[in-house]
Amino acid sequence: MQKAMSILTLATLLGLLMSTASAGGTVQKITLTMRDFSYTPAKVVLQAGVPAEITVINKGKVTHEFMLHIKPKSSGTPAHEWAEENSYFRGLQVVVEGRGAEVRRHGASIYEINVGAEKTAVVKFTPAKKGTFEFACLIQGHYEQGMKGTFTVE
Ligand SMILES: [Cu+2]
Repeated sequence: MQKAMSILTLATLLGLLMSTASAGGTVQKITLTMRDFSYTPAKVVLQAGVPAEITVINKGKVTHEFMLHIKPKSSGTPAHEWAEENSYFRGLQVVVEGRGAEVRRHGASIYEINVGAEKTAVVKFTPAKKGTFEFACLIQGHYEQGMKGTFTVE
């Protein structure tokens, strides 16, 4: 009886695996480490149309933001409102998981993910727009100290 059960379980698992594979399967998984005051890596490249999962780990001593927006034209710190309005996440379905992650929304769209010290957030979305964008922490003083990176979608 127990053997029959385990074979059944195995068959179910195989079926699940196969259905995942046939649905396109791949997920682009990236780990982004935050420190006071940097992101590692500072360059992220993703493929458009393929689901992405970015694990954002804050190894710093203070809370940091993960904002993703079009590349600012000037080198100064972008205004928070500007980054919100020009968020890459606008109109995209974004799911954020993880304790210690606080999310801010514009209507239905997430535009800001706050990750507490020593916390982790998992950000799931499927990149649509191609081009070069910027991820950044816009908490006062952080961007100026280098808390930004390049986000490219091909
Ligand atoms: Cu920061």
